[in-house]
Parts: sequence; C-alpha cells; structure tokens
Amino acid sequence: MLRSYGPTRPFDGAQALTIPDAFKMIAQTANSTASEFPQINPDVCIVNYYTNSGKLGLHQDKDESESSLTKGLPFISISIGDTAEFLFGDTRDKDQATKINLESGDVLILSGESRLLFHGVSHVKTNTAPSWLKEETGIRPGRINLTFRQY
Ligand code: MD6
Ligand code: FE
Repeated sequence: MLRSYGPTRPFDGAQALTIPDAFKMIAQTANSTASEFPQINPDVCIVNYYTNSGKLGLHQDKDESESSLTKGLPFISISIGDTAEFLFGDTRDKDQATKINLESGDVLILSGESRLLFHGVSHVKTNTAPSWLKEETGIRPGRINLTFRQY
C-alpha cells in the first residue's frame, strides 16, 4: 500500500483539518515530561478508531521525512477508551514481540533508537474503558488512538 502525507486525501480530495491547539498541547506536555527525548512541534496527527474487533498488524512508522527519522524524533501516541493489547519488537514476528496493555489515558512515545520498532495492536478488550469516561462523554465501544509526529 502506498502511504504518504499531504494536504488532501487522495481518494476524495478532502482537506486535512488543522490539529486543534488543545490536542497539540497535550502531546507536547507529554513530550516534555519525557525530558530525555527531543521536543517536536507536531504537524501530523493520525486518529484511528478501533472497534472491539479492530487490530493493526506489526509495522514500522517510517513515512515521515528522512531528517525526522534520522534524528529519531519521537512519535507520541495517546489512547482513549477501551484497553488495547499493544505489541512491539525488533522484527515483524508477533510471537517474539513484547505485549503490553495500553489503557485509556496512556501515552506511549517511540523516540531515538526505538523510533523504528515494529509495533501493532493484537486486540481491543471489550468494555474496559473507564466508566466515568463512558458516562461523561457517551464514547462508543472501542478505542481511539491519536499519534502525533513531526513530518
Ligand atoms: C496504536 N497505532 O493504535 C498504534 N501507526 O496504539 C499505530 O501504530 C499507528 O495509529 C501508524 C498510523 C496510525 C497509528
Ligand atoms: Fe504505528
């Protein structure tokens, strides 16, 4: 699959929206808390919605500029809603990958040497979102993941 970043969506020409300042602020606050990592000014935010049967195969995120990747600039991932089992490792082999749970509110940063780790989501755990989140926002079942990067 050809993947690239651009101002419009190839299949219908829709314009990419501006990243809301409040979102950028959350990502940059998380970034600065991990003070050993370089700071980015995010200009790309990908929002993925996973239903409870959603998954994402092991992959590397390497569609950013060569300069961004060479510097190992962080990508910052924020999870909202149901818990995901997240896999990461040095190869595409899911049996060798490390598994962790990403719960609602968790932030994961891949930076420096870990920037090109293989990673993915093996499954989303039904009905694991915090009850206050469901009550206060009416969020539907599943998981939202936002990843912020600097192209
Ligand atoms: C996650 N997301 O949902 C991991 N990669 O926890 C990703 O790895 C990802 O959401 C590339 C583009 C969008 C993504
Ligand atoms: Fe990814």
